Amino acid sequence: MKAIAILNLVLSAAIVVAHDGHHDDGSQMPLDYVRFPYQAQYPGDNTVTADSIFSGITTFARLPWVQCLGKDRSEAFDIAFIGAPFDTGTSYRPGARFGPAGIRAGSRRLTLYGGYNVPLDVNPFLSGLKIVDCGDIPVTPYDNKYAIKQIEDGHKELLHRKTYSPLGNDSLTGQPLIPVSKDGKHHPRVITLGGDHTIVLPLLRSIYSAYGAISVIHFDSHLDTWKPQVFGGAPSSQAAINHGTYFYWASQEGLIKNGSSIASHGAIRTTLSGPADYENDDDSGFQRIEAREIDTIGTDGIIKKIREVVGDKPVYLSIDIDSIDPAFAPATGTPETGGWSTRELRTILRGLDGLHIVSADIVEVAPAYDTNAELTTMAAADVLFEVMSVMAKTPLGKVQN
Ligand SMILES: [Mn+2]
Repeated sequence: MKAIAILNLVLSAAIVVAHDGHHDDGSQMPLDYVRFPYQAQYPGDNTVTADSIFSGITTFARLPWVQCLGKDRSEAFDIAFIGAPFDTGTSYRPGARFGPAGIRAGSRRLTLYGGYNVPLDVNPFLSGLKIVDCGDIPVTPYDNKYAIKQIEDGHKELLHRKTYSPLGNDSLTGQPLIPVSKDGKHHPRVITLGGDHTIVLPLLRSIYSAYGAISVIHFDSHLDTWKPQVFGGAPSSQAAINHGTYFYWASQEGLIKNGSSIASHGAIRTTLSGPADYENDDDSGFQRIEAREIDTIGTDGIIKKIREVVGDKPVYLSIDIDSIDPAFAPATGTPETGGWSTRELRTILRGLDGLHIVSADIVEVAPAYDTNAELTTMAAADVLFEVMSVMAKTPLGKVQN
């Protein structure tokens, strides 16, 4: 007993000495050669990196975990990742409740080499913005109506928090930027990890509270504007809100900007109940880009179409992983063959550089159907890397006219 006590004493003393004089970053990283993995740089710049990305508790891209909805409610940030593990609005394969955990696992290697995005010439992790992983919104699997309210409240809680960084000045003119929001405040951006696509209804309700009716860029192989009678048959008011009808409801509630500022689907290739589905989609305020258009107009043509529709308006970005072909992303609720490659979707997302993307999500990742090689969760994580890079380059502000 005595020997053990002495050994303990010696060990504690050694730990104190080891900590003394070194950076204490407050994270659970006792090895002083790993400071912040997401600030990784090669030797010669005072930090060794290529280690540890596969160890520890998994957050998105190994970003710091902040309990934004719990004890860290006062913590400010600029971009927050948050999970919405909801999949009880799914028509075919369930399992997207495990999407947030899967996407985080697929994101572990994002910062292995430091996270510099070559085509966009930006490192979002070193852009000065405070980017955190807020964990998941608690979502009940027993009551969709209640769960949808939980998602709205959780998102709102983050969206209305103070930003960590000020909006700053316009890089061209040097004039101070003013927020693009409707309430005149500078809001942080939230990137939601779904969850099935139903979650976008509560997310857009939250977005409305800051931005009013919003333009939407929607990548999906499906319309998701179906009337409840067409999709699911609407046997009850709860069943009427599902992952094929949430945009119908969002449009009915006036959450989506209609008319001249129209949202645009990309990657559409689903079969329909009939041509009337497209008329209904028109009524909901969407313009469509078909998946097969990539064969004729290419990624450049698709980027051009999206930018023409959205212009410089604030825009919400919703990405269904099934916009990517199941060859590249099989783990999803309602797969459709004939889709875009991961490379093509990433190129198109980089083409949104300069747009005011106020918040975003990726949905319908159901890891149970993935390959052992984590194809889908890796694709989802890499897609979000492009989104956060675009966000890091463009502040949510404009110059006063
Ligand atoms: Mn969808």
